[in-house]
Amino acid sequence: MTKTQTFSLVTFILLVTGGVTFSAEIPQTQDAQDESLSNHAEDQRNDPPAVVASFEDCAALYPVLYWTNSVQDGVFPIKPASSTDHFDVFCDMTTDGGGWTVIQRRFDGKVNFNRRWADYKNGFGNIEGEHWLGLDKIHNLTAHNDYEFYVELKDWEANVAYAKYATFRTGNESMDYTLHIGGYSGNAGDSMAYSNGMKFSATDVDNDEDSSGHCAEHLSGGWWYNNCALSALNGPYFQLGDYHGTDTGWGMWWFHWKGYYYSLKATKMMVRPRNFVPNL
Ligand SMILES: [Ca+2]
Repeated sequence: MTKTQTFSLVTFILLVTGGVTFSAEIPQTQDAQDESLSNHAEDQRNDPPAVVASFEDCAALYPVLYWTNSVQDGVFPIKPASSTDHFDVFCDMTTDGGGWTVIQRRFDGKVNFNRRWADYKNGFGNIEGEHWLGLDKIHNLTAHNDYEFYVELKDWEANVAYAKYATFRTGNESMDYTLHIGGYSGNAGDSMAYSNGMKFSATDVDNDEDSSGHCAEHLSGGWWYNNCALSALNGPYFQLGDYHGTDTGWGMWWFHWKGYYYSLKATKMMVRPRNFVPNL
């Protein structure tokens, strides 16, 4: 490396460091929040990074939090390229390198997931708590880029397992949000492969492969059912001690980890562009 190159590198680092420090000390005004960070890329020293709705997903937001030393999970507004409006999502910025946009989260049973098609389409629950982001939003998120998928599972003995998929996208509503998923890795086992290529079903819409039955009605939750499923993360939530799954088959389960008759304590489903680079 020549002296000129070294000087340039040091100058660059100082500029970036100075810019971030300067920005972090300035309280953000509403005007700043309404503006796009990308508009200020060339003038970073004078304009603080604004956490605004111009980020396509949590992965696009991640570098801003990283450079301002504020990496943490939380609710942020995003606007996918194929969305007309921005909306709030829960960003998991800490699991497996962060940058994950959460599409489903359950941990206390406060939200009923036994819902009709319209609810699964539009989303329901509380973004800061239990929720389903909505199939339209999930489609819009995953339509414009190659996305990977991460499922985190917790049992009632404080064990955590995960399943990660290199490929995840869904069709739009005219395709009944058909699931395309593959490239499993993890330690929870692959309980989604059986749902690959399946349409979404809800309590009032039967798109499953069970010609005589209605899986979403039977299992009380919307999902990409085949001749039913090996995973049912939108099934009924049971507190420990209230579960009698051997009687009903209901519950929130992941077959390859705990079998059909163990209703999990917590689940989190999330997506991230496959080309995301953690630890900048
Ligand atoms: Ca059926």
